[in-house]
Amino acid sequence: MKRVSLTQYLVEEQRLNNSIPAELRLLIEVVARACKTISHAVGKGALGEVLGSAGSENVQGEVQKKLDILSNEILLEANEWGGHLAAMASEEMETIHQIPNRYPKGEYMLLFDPLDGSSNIDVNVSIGTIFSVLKAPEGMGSPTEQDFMQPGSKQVAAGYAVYGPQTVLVLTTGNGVNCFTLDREMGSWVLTQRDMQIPADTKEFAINASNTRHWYPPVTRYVEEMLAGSTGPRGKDFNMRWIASMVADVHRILNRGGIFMYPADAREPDKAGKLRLMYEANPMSFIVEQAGGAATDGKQRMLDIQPSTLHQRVPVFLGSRNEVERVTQYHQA
Ligand code: AHM
Ligand code: MG
Repeated sequence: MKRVSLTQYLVEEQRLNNSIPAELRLLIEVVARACKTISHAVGKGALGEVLGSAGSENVQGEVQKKLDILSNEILLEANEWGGHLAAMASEEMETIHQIPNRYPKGEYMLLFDPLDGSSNIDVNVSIGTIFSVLKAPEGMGSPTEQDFMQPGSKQVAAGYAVYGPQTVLVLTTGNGVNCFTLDREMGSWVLTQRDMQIPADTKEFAINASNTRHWYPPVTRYVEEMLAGSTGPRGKDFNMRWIASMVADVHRILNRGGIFMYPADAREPDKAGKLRLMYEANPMSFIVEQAGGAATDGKQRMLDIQPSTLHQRVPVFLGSRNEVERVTQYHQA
């Protein structure tokens, strides 16, 4: 089989479809290189002295792991100097990160969750990096947080890496979804799946069932009907999976279908779920839609939501189209 590298794929895309401007190509390659570095650190585990808590909290009051902070630094350092970015934002930083004045500024803005699935770091379960790319408003020297407040439909690229038994990078620039596998000996990303497609129907769902008693009625109804199996209203049996790393759950769904849910619930009525819109829900929703799936917050298309703050949370329903449509309908009933 002829091996196609990430660089070759991006250059060919640029030539054939004119969908990837040179500056965006550089951005994607830099992010991919940073993910390689993070993958290496993750793979060292205890030998690299990277496990455990850093003894600090992020802006959302979550305990930061050493690898959360290290991954954030790797992404910042890799992306600062190339001239392709106007600013960055991250789950691990309260405010946006400006490109230092000593470097040229570019036309894109990068958002990321440097290490998703933090609770899995120390137990050797798959974790990953999620990223989203927006255009900076034209003529802006230093963007403000307000300039980041663009709906997900404005994303020009999105992707995630999974650091698991294999390290993979899944990418969309709005022209389908492709998967690259890290060749660890060669240190290169090799195209291994073209045009990934999520089947419209599925028999698999993912939700943290320990929160069942807090769910709102539409979610309770939807899950109860699936649990009732072949003798219930759905007339078929369902299987359940929950990895507690969104990257790994979404990767399974891209490969064999399924629905992933992180709903809002009655515990903290003011908190709209757990996951963050700008650097978790939006990039994953862009990828899922590009693979033929659907993504909503239970009421509307995720990518249509107008953000109001950088770290805002949102209920998430994404994956196989017919299931996402069903649970979204239940919210309207
Ligand atoms: P994180 O970005 O701090 O790791 O939190 C996000 C993660 C998702 O990857 C995952 O789906 C969810 O939190 C798991 O939540 P729970 O602890 O309720 O299982
Ligand atoms: Mg996360």
